[in-house]
Amino acid sequence: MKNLKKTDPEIYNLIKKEIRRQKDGLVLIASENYASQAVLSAMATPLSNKYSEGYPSKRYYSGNEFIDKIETIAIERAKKLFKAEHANLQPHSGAQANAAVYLALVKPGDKILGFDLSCGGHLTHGSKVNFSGKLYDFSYYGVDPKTELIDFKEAREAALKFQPKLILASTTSYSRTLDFKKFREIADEVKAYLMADIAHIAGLVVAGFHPHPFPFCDVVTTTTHKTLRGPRGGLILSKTKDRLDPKGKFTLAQKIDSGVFPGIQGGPLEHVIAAKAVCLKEAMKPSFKKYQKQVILNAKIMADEFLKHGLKVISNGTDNHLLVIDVSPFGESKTIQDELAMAGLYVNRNAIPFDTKQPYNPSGIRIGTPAITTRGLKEKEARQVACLMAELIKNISSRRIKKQIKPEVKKIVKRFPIYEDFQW
Ligand code: DSN
Repeated sequence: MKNLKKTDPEIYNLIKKEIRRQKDGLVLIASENYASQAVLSAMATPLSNKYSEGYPSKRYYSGNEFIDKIETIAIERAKKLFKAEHANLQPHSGAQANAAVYLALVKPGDKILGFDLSCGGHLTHGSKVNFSGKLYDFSYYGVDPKTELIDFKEAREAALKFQPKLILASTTSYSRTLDFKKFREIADEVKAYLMADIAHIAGLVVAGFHPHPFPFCDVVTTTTHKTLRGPRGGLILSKTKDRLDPKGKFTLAQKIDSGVFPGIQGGPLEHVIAAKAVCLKEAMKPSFKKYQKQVILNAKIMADEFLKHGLKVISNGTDNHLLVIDVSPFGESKTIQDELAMAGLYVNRNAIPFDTKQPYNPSGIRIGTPAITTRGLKEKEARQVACLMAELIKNISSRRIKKQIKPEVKKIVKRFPIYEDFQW
């Protein structure tokens, strides 16, 4: 750090400011968290220098004896934690993980059935502006307009009509439990692969607070930095055998591995893989289970408080770490997001089911509790935070209210510090 301060003060000072911003605000972005110092330490190492194209003991470069050991430990930990037959730790991100799976299982132009983006699907689940929507023929299922829960009748009918090769049981802003068994029944009916992108709920799944995608799914992708609280990155878990091609030349595990490398990536980020190994070990501890339980409790309390304030919470609540609110009666979601940020409350704007507004300025905001729970906030404080947010949202033009909220946020941040011993 001292060295960076001297050699590049411009970047050093900006990093310092960003660390300060993270410490001084309440991060309520559902996909963000505070990785441990152990995770951060593993990333900031000369492992970043190494080329390791290939897989443990099958590399294209020399000098990988220690890297092999690290990646093998990461693979074994992922398999154990996720009860998976096969794990690939190399995807640089969740988007890369999804791209690798598509490359492994389907061909350009093939049919994939995904979850409607406005209902909570992700960009890589078939958005027209994303590679997924451009390369593959996507169709979608959505939510019931009344309950705002996944409409399995619609999903089944869509699958029977569309005959996809791959079905995604995958979400990015859906606050309810996913029924992987029901998805599997549909996939079986149309002889499709079933993939779950559990980027958001991975921590909940391994802690036992969300039904497990295995044995129902063929492949599972996730990021490692959301509820899992690790470094920014992705990973893929799968079965070994290919259910739809049992006598094929390659197993499902081999297809996935070659989908990642050489399919879509070159050299893996071994410093990040080391940090993934560290986070997977952390996720095996009883304290991680306790943490995930609190994440959900905090989200439920926040949903309850928003409802008490008369705000519309999509699907009327949450089962997981996030909730989506319709803020359209009070103003533009972009303005609301920015005003909340000025008060030190970070959220992201989000589409709501059947949204009629444009993705850049949709009708909702998404709120998540992983990061505030890492700071140590419990039900009482989560309720207080939701109350402050609701007051601000409902009075978005009131200078008086804005003035009142900011010092309250500061008090909470001070009571629940983060990265206190972080040397920067
Ligand atoms: N952008 C992430 C999220 O916020 O959910 C998903 O990739």
